[in-house]
Amino acid sequence: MGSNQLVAFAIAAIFVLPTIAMAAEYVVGDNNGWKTDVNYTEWASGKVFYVGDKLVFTYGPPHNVYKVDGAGFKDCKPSGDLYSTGNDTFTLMKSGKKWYICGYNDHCQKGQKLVINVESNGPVPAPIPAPTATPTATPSPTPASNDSYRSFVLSWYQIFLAAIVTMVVAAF
Ligand SMILES: [Cu+2]
Repeated sequence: MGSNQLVAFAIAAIFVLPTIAMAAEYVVGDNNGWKTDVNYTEWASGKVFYVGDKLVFTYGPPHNVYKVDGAGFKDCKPSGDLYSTGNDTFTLMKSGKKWYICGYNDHCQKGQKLVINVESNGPVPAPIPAPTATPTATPSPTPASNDSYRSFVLSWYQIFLAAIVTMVVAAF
């Protein structure tokens, strides 16, 4: 039972930990946040976004965020859900292009628009050959030796107890 949990943990560690370690969080515009008069194309250039990464839009009123399609981005036409908390996080779920605009007034026309390209996770596959060996190697030996060690200790404890009982009985 304990070794199964160990194997499960090892598998989880191999597959899950690298993805967690690699997921990045980007504050759109960095210190500028989300507003007009910031070049978001410039901000995005040189960054590589992967599935699992997060975009955080930080802003004050009257700004907002709409996640639109290519046409909505080009024409500055809001559609879909309105995000207006001032701190909106978007997890990049799929690869491909993503478009975001501010729907307030002419802010989008003034450049408050962001397009990024999301890559499917590339660098992860490297450690994958390893796990096939790990589960087969661990299962049987650990519980067997553990059990035999336990029964070994138990039997010595019984002998010790028996010896004390014998001594006590002999004393009377
Ligand atoms: Cu705005």
